[in-house]
Amino acid sequence: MLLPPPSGSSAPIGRVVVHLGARVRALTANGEVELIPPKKESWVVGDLLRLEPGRPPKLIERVNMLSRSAVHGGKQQILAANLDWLIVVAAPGDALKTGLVDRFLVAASHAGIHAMIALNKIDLPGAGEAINELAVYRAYGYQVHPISANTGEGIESFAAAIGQGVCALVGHSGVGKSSIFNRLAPEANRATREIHHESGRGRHTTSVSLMAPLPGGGGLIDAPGVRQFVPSGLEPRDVADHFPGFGPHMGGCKFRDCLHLTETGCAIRRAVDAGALDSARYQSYQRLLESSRESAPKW
Ligand SMILES: Nc1nc2c(ncn2[C@@H]2O[C@H](COP(=O)(O)OP(=O)(O)O)[C@@H](O)[C@H]2O)c(=O)[nH]1
Ligand SMILES: [Mg+2]
Ligand SMILES: [Zn+2]
Repeated sequence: MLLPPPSGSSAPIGRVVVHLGARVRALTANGEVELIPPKKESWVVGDLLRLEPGRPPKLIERVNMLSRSAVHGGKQQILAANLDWLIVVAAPGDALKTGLVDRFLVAASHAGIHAMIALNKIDLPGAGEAINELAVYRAYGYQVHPISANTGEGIESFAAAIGQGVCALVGHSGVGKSSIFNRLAPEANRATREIHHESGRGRHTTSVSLMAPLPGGGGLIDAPGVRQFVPSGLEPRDVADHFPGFGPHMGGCKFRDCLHLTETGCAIRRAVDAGALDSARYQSYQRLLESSRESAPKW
């Protein structure tokens, strides 16, 4: 929900919906207000602020955050906070990159953010095969929504699944994130234009991040950093602990630090051999684990 109901006697709450570099705009029960974070703090889209009258706004501790690990020795960058859903978008055909889907799901689980999958462009040939290929994620407990941003197919139940959630769309470039954004958030186009127009007055337009309200009560984030987010900096342990489908088998390995490769008494490999875990996904796990061992993130 964009604005959680105020609890008891607590002060009003604002949600950061626009990030304009040095300033932010926060949605409150009485409309939007413009605020400037204290010097040493940085607020991101999704942040919740306590707005006590006569006092400086106070950042409420983040429930979770989507962050990009340090690139070229820089600091870790927080892209968005307090997300209800990370929506991993995929598309049929050659563009269906289940390895990348796995990577996003691992990153979401590691960050403590619920994830669901949207298979976009189901109006294209190859949709049936893609739906079959993604069926395994349903078996692992993930919602998979076949949709078409172009024809509108499946959009209604997808929007209902998001409900009042605050979400970010992630996925390979070209899968249709912007198209989905524009279809789900009717305000998106206008808001984006306005913000860019305003921020164009001598400011860096690239630093603008925006959350558009959804008709159902939630919010959808369209931020350059989020759109281009590719999880990196995952440690082998993170991959082993958060890989889709592994959860129910996890406690069964003989060694607590099992990486599910060649260790004896590995419950994950036992499940793969027994057909309880998909072998294609297990191969994807091996690849992701391998890449998490390479020191430099791939960009
Ligand atoms: N056939 C088809 N094309 C789509 C659909 N959604 C998006 N596209 C097209 O895919 C291309 C990339 O879409 P875009 O939204 O820019 O993807 P993004 O890079 O993930 O933001 C554009 O040419 C869109 O028109 C869809 O549901 N069906
Ligand atoms: Mg786009
Ligand atoms: Zn194991």
